[in-house]
Amino acid sequence: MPNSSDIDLAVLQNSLSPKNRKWHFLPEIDSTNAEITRLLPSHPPEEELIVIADYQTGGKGRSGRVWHSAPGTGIYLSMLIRPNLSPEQLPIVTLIAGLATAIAVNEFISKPAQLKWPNDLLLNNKKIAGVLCEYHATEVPAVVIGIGINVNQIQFPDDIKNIATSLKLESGLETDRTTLIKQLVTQLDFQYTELKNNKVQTIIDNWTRHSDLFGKSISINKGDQSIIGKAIRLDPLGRLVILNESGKEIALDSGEVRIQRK
Ligand code: BT5
Repeated sequence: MPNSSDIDLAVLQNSLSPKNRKWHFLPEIDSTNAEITRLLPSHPPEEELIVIADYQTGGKGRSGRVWHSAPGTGIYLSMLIRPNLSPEQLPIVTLIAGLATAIAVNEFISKPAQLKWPNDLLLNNKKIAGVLCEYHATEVPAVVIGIGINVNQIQFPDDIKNIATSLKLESGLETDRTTLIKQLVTQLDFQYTELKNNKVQTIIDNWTRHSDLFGKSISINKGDQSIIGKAIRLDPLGRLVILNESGKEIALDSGEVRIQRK
């Protein structure tokens, strides 16, 4: 099918590609993460892979949630990596993906978007991007990094219209998705190299600089439990450390953060 989208794969391939990286552009797919998962069994471990879609009919969020993926307006991108990490270090991959997204998106707006642990990027307290990393215990373990960015949307469905925003809604300007994808993949490559070079503390410090979460009172839902405290830092495994109401530090590896508004 011809590509009539503003996403120009040839430009991306020519300006970014290491020789062993394959790019797929799909006008429509259920989910770019699901597509990589399907390709995984026949995919040579030494080859890098990026899948981009113009439209996702079944975009995935965490825990079975939906990522609304309207055609022709957002970025829906997945990248396959094979990091040599122990399972408890995997949350760091979510951090590098969020950090790369924040740095790329912030090139296009005057007021910087802020990371919310573990996987959200917020602008004016509304979600502009989200990350979904999925681990596959294949012979050479693989991680699919999925990133959704709201770019040129001018409206959202009723269920998310009060919590979602886009670059267009915030800046009034149309953004060229090819240019943004180029920045995003450049940043992903850079942050992933930092990770491969064991610069985890640098990644955590940089993530922290792109977040306004620390020092704030938050509640975290974990299953049916709700923990209240102050977000104080990320630990070297990328866990969120909070100071709870009894003055005890607790490190959390997952959960749904809510900032308490006073
Ligand atoms: C995420 O999940 O934020 C992960 C989003 C990852 C999407 C990318 S797109 C490329 C790749 N392929 C996929 O299939 N997925 C990845 P979570 O933290 O669970 O947030 C999901 C929640 O965000 C939903 O329950 C809604 O409340 C809200 N939401 C859904 N669509 C949104 C959108 N387009 N913009 C802002 N918020 C949205």
